[in-house]
Amino acid sequence: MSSQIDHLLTETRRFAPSPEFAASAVGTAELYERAAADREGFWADQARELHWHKPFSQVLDWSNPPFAEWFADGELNVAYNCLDRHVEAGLGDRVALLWEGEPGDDRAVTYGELTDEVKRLANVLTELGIEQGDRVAIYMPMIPEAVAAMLAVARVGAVHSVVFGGFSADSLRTRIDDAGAKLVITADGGYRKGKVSPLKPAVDQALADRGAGPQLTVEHVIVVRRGGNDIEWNDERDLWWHDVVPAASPDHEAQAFPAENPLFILYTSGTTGKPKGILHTSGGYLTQAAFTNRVVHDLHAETDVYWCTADIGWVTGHSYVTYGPLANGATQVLYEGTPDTPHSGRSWEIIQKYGVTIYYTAPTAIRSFMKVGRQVPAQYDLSSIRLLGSVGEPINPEAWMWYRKVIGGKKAPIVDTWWQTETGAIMISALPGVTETKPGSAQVALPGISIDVVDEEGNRVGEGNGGLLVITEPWPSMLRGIWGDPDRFVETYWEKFQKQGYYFAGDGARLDDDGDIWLMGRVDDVMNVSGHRLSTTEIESALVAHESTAEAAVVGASDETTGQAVVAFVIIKQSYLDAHSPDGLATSLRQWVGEQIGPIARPRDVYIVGELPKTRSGKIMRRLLRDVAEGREVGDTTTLADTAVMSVISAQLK
Ligand code: 6R9
Repeated sequence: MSSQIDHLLTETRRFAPSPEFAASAVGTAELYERAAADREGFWADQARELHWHKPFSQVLDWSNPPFAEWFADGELNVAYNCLDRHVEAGLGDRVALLWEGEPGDDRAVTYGELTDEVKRLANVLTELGIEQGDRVAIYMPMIPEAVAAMLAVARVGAVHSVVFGGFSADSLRTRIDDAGAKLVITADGGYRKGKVSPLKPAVDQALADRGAGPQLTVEHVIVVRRGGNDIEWNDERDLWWHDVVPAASPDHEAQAFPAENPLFILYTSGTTGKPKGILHTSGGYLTQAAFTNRVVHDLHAETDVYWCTADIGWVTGHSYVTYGPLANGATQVLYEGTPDTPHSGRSWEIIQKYGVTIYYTAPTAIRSFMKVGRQVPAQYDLSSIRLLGSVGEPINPEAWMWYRKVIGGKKAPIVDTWWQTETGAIMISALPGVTETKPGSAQVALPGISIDVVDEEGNRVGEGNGGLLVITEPWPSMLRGIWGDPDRFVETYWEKFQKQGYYFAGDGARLDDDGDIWLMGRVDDVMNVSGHRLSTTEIESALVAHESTAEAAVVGASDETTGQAVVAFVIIKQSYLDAHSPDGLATSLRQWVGEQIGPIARPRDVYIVGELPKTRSGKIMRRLLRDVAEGREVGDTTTLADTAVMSVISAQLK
């Protein structure tokens, strides 16, 4: 481990919050003290910010690890917490969703209106026989009805499984079957990249194409009209939202469910094999989603206009579009489309139009904005922004600096938030009114969260060293299991550090001399070149720091002499492509990495490509690039946002 190069850790730039920001910040230094003195008491306080139909008396039950129970004898209704309680507090006219369609149509939905819609839909669900514990698949575009659907399912104590609208019929079928969903809620289609992308046809196919597969569990399909595209109709099974929802009664009293009642299943992709259905429950999940949304995003619900760009098909969309902000009574932007449609300034246009104050997005988006250039955001008024967030991947220091200068006007603090589908909510992040931020480091565990970096044996590596990221104490929004597969849950996350009882996150990390955490990418992304451990993140950051580079992905490809060799795939900014030869660029980049990090990190090959393979949530699928780098046939590409990209890359390298 000691041979790992610590290029990133030489970062010396620091940004303290302004006194004005610190003075009114939601998250304060006392939170750390309070949590350190009494962790469970601290979480109990956070949980009491919610409305409990029946208060809990017990906080954590960890008598059967790794199966935790939080607030187990308490009862609540998740949808009541996100809706009715705000209306009852007189906030029915506050806007919950500032919805913007991709073509430019828009709609503001108040808490009163959203509550009404959810109550009606809850009545429809009950009429269709959906009961506590039943599973409902949601396959929808980013429209207000998608948020309403999640909340209505939660309201009746059922379990939703949101499947990203860009996934294929095949992926949808596997997820519907694994969860045994009784109902699907979908739309005819939604707008994506300037045209209607059909959804209902994929549902039809997923339900029809049974083959020798499991028996069909789905009884009904509710369809929102959005795309206006032609679809087929099954009279026995299909119902139009606009026929059934407005006709249903607007009266619906939210029932209380136990804190550990399952709330949702969300499938994670990435590695090979069957997707894992990550299971989350109600009380602990909502507690941590709401708390972190307040303190990390510094949410002042009365005045802020918040925008998290994640799709609801991703965990970030669950915790920081639907549950966190609505539990907090926030006003938020919900955007249907992609950030480059119909033009590359779309995101900035939306920020200007609604006066967005808090903006939370992914490094991949930031790097693609950088690729287009700062002259695009410069055409818009972004002065309303007072806080920026990042999630999904390590953010390279250069991208961080660009984000701060060009989008944040050199004043908005940036929170780099580390967490996972499995953790349910943010675990590592600066508190924007307290922490002095460092470009590229996610920094510190949140109050009430216990994180460490350990070696293969589970020993703390200490400051200045690298190892594996672990979570050493249970936390409220932790996954409660993998749907239908308790053994896999134990094996995947708990077996490696069974002796210590640590949760193994699968990420490599380093602690710098200040004790700040630097995420180094998934452990399977760590390369071993001539016995030196190198992280993909580090080399990618060096490449992105070169003026010609917009994006980079690095993989370790097997090599006869060095064991593994560094292979880089790089997207070059247009202006450089026009002025330089690809060979010349590749040579300069190889040299550059050698100078920045050291000769050992110099890529064996630098391939200049037009695109990189990414999942829908913006993570680079290095596994596929490794296939190309090692001359193998490219593996399973079904979870890619753009399934054609691998054939393009392979063709470019021939
Ligand atoms: C929320 C989300 C989880 C994996 C995680 C890690 C990477 C997420 C990060 C980050 C560095 C950050 N990751 N946030 N790496 N810095 N701020 O992304 O969930 O889709 O389950 O992915 O994403 O590798 O293990 P999910």
